[in-house]
Amino acid sequence: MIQYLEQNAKLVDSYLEEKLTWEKAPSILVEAIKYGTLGGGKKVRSSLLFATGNAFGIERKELLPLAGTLEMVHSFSLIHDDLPCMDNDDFRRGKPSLHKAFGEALAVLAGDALLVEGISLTIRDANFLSHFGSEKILQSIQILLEALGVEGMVGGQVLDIEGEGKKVSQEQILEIYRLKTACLIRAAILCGAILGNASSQEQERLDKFGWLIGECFQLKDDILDLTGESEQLGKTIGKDLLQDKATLIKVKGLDSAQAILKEKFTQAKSLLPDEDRYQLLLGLAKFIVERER
Ligand code: GRG
Repeated sequence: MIQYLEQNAKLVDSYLEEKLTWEKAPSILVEAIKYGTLGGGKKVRSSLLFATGNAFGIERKELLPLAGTLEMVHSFSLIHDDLPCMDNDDFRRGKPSLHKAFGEALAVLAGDALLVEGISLTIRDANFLSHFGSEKILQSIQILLEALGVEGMVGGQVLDIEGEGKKVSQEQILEIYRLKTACLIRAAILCGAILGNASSQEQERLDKFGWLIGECFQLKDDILDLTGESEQLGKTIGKDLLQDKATLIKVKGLDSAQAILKEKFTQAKSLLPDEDRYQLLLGLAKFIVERER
């Protein structure tokens, strides 16, 4: 699975390398955008899109515009998340965070640019539009925008910040996980199913699977913040405790958090029929819960 992720990283990075060029943009802005997007990152979201597409016979290269969009908006969220007014993190992907390397103003602006240009990457691509049809692309973009909006990532980030230092319930924490993290992961999977012409029953199954795997992703992220190696993760660890973040570990303890992760993964696996075409997607889900980085 590591090999699959690495192949995807190469594919998406070289696609983006070519697309992240503008004739009239200030060169420092383009430099910052590339710094925050290329060369680093596991490419989990684009890989989930590819693996779901693969289950319905779509090749990776056919999905590159949407894969690029996913990685651009995800990179945006990381750049803004690292800002001093948010999670205040000096390291990301094994190097200084964007605001440390380029300053806060450029970090805000490179993030803004990645959101706008990220979405426009897919909708400006005439081949992509004609290949999949505007109806399916519009539906996919709507799902993506919902994932990023006030009832998605932005709302989740607000709850995450508000939850610091407060007494929160398990359900409140799972809601934060769903909004700030799972909605984008679910969107990547659901878009793959929509573009692949999945039946409504298959879409429903993959939708539920996406939410659960998204929750697993954040839960594992929180576990790694306590048990992981900073060098392997490429970021500072132990910050959740320091900032008194609302995590399941804080409320339930490490052992229970690990048990909940296992339970959610089992639940997710049971949603997918035991068919060869789902093996890549299952492999990625397994990577998500077992990863050390
Ligand atoms: C993007 C619309 C929009 C708003 C931004 C700052 C913010 C609002 C949201 C923060 C969301 C956030 C950073 C959630 C954490 C998700 C998470 C665990 C990210 C780490 O993802 P990985 O491990 O990162 O896939 P790599 O570096 O591998 O790409």
